[in-house]
Amino acid sequence: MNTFITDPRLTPIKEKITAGIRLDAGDGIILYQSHDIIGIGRLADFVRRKRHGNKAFFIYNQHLNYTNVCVNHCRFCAYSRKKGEDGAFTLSIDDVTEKLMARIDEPIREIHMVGGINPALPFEYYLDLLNTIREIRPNATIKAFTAVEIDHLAGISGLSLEDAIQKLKDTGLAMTPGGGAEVMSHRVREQLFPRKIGQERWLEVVRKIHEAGLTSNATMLYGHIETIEERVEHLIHLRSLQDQTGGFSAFIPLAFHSRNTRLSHLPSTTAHDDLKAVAIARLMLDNFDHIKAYWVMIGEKLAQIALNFGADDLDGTIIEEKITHMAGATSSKGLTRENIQNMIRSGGFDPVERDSFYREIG
Ligand code: V47
Ligand code: SF4
Repeated sequence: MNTFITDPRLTPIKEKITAGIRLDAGDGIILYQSHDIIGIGRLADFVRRKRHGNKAFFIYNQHLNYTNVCVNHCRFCAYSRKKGEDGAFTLSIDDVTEKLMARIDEPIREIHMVGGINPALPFEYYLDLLNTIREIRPNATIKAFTAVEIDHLAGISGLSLEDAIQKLKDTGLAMTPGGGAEVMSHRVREQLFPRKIGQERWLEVVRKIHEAGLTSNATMLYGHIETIEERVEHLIHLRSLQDQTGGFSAFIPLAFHSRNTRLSHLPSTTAHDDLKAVAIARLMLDNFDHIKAYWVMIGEKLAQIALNFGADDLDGTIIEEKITHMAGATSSKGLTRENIQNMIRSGGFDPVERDSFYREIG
């Protein structure tokens, strides 16, 4: 491996990677402490190319946010509203139909749907959402409800967690998005999201999702008050669960955006933070196939560069992203297939359109 390492602390890590030896927490901390961004990038690129060669994946998808009413009041969230507050919304089934029909002529493969924890909505509402999407978009995969929502849905369904997941699966749910664990640290949870389910429950719910035969993604919200050690611990929790279930598909680092939140005094993440988040995930998560550079959060230009730092996936066309844009994201709200293909090609990679399970689209 030709790595151009300038930080000597990375040399033993390079040796482990070349020998296929798993990195430990200490290695993760050194990687985060190091400023040798090119060296870290070369290591991550080596691992990325072993798995995916020159391919870079994307999907034609649509985001749907069904409600922003939420009782959890996470301090980092600009998206949620209290019931009745200005800007609060909940989509009716007719609204959802309208949003899907507005793009019915596009070859959408995946509907990505997340929302707040809104106690006014009964379990049947969620089943109606799934049924409606399935009727209008029979060929799209429904990737919906983070483990936080699944926990809530089980609570209101009157069913056990296992039976609630099975019911959602029978109604069309095929996959769950990665959010909700944020950073697995009791300290950070206490300060930023004390009302949201904790890490033990998040891991338990995800385990049940995987045991039901559904795949899920995992995310990490970084760039707020978390420490390097807490980031590394988060990755190791995910890696351990993946060793046991094999149910995770992709990992997506989520760069914190502070505008309109109660943490608006915090600065944005830097290019180094964002590239390291991708590269270190690739190096630590040796049992995850896919690392996404989420262009919504880090911008289209840095997402393109992230393909050289361990990322193999740019997510997708998206259209109408709300959660990050309400917190000040300056990226586009959506991209065309041509935009994404061009980003990939002009970076020297081969664009591969995929479905939710990374099957290549002819
Ligand atoms: O868990 C909330 C994050 C997540 C902010 O699986 C914020 O493909 C940045 O799950 N700044 C939900 N992030 C989104 C999610 C997701 C997103 C993209 C792809 C996938 C996938 C899943 O959004 C939450 C939280 O970590 N979030 N507020 C903010 N101000
Ligand atoms: Fe609610 Fe999710 Fe926002 Fe937290 S991040 S307040 S759970 S919508």
